[in-house]
Amino acid sequence: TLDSITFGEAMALFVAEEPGDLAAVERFTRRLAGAETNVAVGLARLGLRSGWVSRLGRDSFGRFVRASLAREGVDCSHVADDPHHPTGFMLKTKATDGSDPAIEYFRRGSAASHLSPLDFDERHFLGSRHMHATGIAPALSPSAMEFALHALEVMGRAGRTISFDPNLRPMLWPSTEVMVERINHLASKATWVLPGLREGLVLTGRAEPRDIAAFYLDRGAELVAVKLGVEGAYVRTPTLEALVPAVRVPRVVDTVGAGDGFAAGLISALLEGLPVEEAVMRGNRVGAFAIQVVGDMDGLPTRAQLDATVLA
Ligand code: KDG
Repeated sequence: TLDSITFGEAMALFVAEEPGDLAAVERFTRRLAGAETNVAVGLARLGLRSGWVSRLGRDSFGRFVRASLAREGVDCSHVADDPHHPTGFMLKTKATDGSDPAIEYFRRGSAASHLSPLDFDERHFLGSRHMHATGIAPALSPSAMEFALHALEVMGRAGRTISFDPNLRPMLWPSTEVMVERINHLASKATWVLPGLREGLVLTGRAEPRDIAAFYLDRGAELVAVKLGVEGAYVRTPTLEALVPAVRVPRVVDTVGAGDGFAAGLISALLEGLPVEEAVMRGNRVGAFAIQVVGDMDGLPTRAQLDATVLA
């Protein structure tokens, strides 16, 4: 049995070693990417039993993803080996002064985009206390969308808690309208909804964290945490609201992965039964680790590292 299960696409990530246009970059460093695997690794490092479900190509990137996750102790027992489609990969520019890096995907037609309800093993999912989902997996293809909907319905019906991070990737959707409609439909089946402030505006048309939270509470969520970047995070449940300040870090290297770190911190704390504000505080702290390195998940702390840090 698992504490948390998630599903989606993992990719090889090539981070540029020098700044500037990717077309001109000669040297890259290989890392692991994928919003859901970032969260799965974050949870495993914090000591939770964490699982990930997907499809991987029968190629070196697929073997790289599998080996990386095995090293982290993430359960991949239900990751299918797809001999017909490749494992995706992506490029990322070298971020300068904390600004968002540019990315380029090579993932269309990937093994993970062929995820379908046939890959859904109900017993395996129901063996987990919690499920984490993002808006990326359902953007990959109609069959991946069906998988996501099915997973949310099965876990919701069984009374499991479900965290949902919209993780908007407009590049992967046919239009903004379709993206907003689908993501809000999925979010309405989740218990904890974790949008960024800008995502909240796109998805709800509301600019204030309070109002964004109200939008999802009205649609059945039990907790909404709106990520505010350097301002921290705003959290609201039917009975409380709070603004939890961010942790200050010496130097922001690359902001990608902060939201996944936040999710891992928050989910781990809530599953341990910590009060909501403390859970959000841990989310902020784990997110702060993620932004101090170039990789998307390499900065995520172990339990010992998290416990050892003194709060700023
Ligand atoms: O949240 C971080 C992810 O965006 C990154 O690791 C890559 O999964 C990824 C994506 O689809 O952009």
